[in-house]
Amino acid sequence: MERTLIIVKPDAVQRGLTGEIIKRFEQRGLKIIGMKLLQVNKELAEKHYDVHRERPFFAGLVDYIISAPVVVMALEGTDAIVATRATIGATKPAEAAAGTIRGDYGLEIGRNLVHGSDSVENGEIEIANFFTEAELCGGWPRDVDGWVFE
Ligand code: DAT
Ligand code: MG
Repeated sequence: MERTLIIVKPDAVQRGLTGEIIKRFEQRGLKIIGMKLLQVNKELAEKHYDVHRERPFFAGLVDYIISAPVVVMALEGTDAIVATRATIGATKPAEAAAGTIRGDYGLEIGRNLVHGSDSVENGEIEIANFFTEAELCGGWPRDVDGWVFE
């Protein structure tokens, strides 16, 4: 089982797409082990996007993610990293495949609706940035697990 941090970004929350986005991950079989609405502060935003600190778009990226509330989710499942990134679609929404979240709802890179961790290691780090251990229900026995996980 892998874990990943998903962020429903401010544009998606503002546009009323939160439920649609949660639905896609839930229907895929991923198990929600943590979820909350919050407005990210600058310190947390800079920590989350630390690998991009030297990039020219860093300031704009931080301003965007702190601009309105987001919904953060910790998801668990088989190959959760690759599966969620496939559901999210390419970083540039204009190039994202139809059927992906970005391909169905986005046009611009600076309004690309959703974040998903890019490795197992980063998933664990990012989940710990946003959730305390007490806020997570890791490994809870979901009644349909046997019909999703072999
Ligand atoms: P992803 O969100 O697909 O994992 P990433 O980790 O490379 O993409 O970048 C994080 C975010 O930074 C991305 O969702 C949008 C923004 N970003 C990336 N490259 C950019 C660029 N060249 N210009 C503007 N924003 C960019
Ligand atoms: Mg990334």
